[in-house]
Amino acid sequence: MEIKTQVAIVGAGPSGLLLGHLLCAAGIGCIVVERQSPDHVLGRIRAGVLETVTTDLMRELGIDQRLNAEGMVEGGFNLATHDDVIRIDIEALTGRHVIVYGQTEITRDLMEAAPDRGLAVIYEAANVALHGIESRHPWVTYEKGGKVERIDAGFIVGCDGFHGAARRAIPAGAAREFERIYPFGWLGILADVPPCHPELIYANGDRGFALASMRSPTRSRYYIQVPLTDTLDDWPEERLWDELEMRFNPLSEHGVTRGPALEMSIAPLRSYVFETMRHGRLFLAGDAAHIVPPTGAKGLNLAASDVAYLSEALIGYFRTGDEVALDNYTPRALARIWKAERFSWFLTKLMHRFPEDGAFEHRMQTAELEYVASSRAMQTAIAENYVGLPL
Ligand code: RFL
Ligand code: PHB
Repeated sequence: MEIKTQVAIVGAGPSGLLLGHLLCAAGIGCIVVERQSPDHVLGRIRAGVLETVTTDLMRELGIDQRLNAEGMVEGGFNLATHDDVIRIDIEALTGRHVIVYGQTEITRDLMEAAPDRGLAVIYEAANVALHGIESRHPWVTYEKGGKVERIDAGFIVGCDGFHGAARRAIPAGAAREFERIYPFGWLGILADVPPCHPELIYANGDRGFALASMRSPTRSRYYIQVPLTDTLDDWPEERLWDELEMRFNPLSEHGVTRGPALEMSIAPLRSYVFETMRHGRLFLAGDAAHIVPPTGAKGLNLAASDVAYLSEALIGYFRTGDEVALDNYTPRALARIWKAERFSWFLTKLMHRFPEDGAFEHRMQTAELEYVASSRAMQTAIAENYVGLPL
């Protein structure tokens, strides 16, 4: 079967679904193709902290009922050493806040709203391939039910994450890559137990980095820094809870409550930017074009700002035929991306133990954290990046 549409979107993660809904709401024809099943997509536990850029898009779409009811408004977060907590009062320092609401829930809300709003999402599409991206008539092929299907489109948007097919369709000579791989990963656990503290705590203790986060008043999310050689087999649940108690009992209001893991996973940490987000009739958005280490909670929020810029440019193009905003997409998006890359790198450097670091680097971290504790200017700089820089 051959299908025609204005925009073919590859990937039904948060970037692809947000973009699909925004285009659909503007009357632009689009189809999303996703490699995995809906359950698989919803099984990935990732982001938890949303900036206004993300919540505003959900509100603009009117897909915000559950976000408004269940999202937890956070007016501050904490940076800690092994025994000292520095509260960053983001509300007082910036007049803004962040919302704790899981990426899984955002994805579920967007997924469930799709049929009513006429957004077509094709799940379990195998071997998705992009063709003719340098021509005015690109197309996507995929396999489903033993048949090869084809979607002809005006544009293709790659929202297919870091390991997707879209970025690889751009010839090497047409782009530049920037990358930093960190020498550790984050081991995460999700459990239905009350959070140990009302606000997030990012801790740099003698045993390395740890983060106490949450999804709701009854669901906790914790992470610790682990060597890249560690696997889940090295971390039986009880060992992880012992470690978390050691780290957070001295720092938190309630202490750590243990409970059975709903999910445990290890994610490597990487900074990555692919410098061009457009090649011919192909655009990239979200993790397909850039990765940040999760320390600044920026990944999903950057995906949302890419989508805000790109949807505006595509909607403008389909209304007026003007390509200027499409040409400006790469520089406009990259300007915000690099600032988020800087903040995520800075906070990662400040809050983790790097195996190659010695006593000098450790003293530098301590001095920097003491400076943060004593300086309102420094706290303001951290707070304004954490709540998200303007679009
Ligand atoms: P996704 O979510 O990876 O979705 C891409 C989708 O594309 C599909 N796909 C394909 N489909 C068709 N054909 C192919 N060839 C395909 N290849 C892939 C995939 O199945 C998938 O459904 O990318 P997207 O939409 O750009 O969204 C980006 C975010 O997921 C990511 O930036 C965040 O999760 C990062 N992140 C955080 N971001 C925040 O803003 N705040 C946070 O608090 C935060 N915490 C985190 C995080 C990421 C983490 N991990 C695991 C990397 C915490 C962690 C631990
Ligand atoms: C999370 O709750 O998953 C989370 C929160 C803050 C981060 C990263 C992850 O910086």
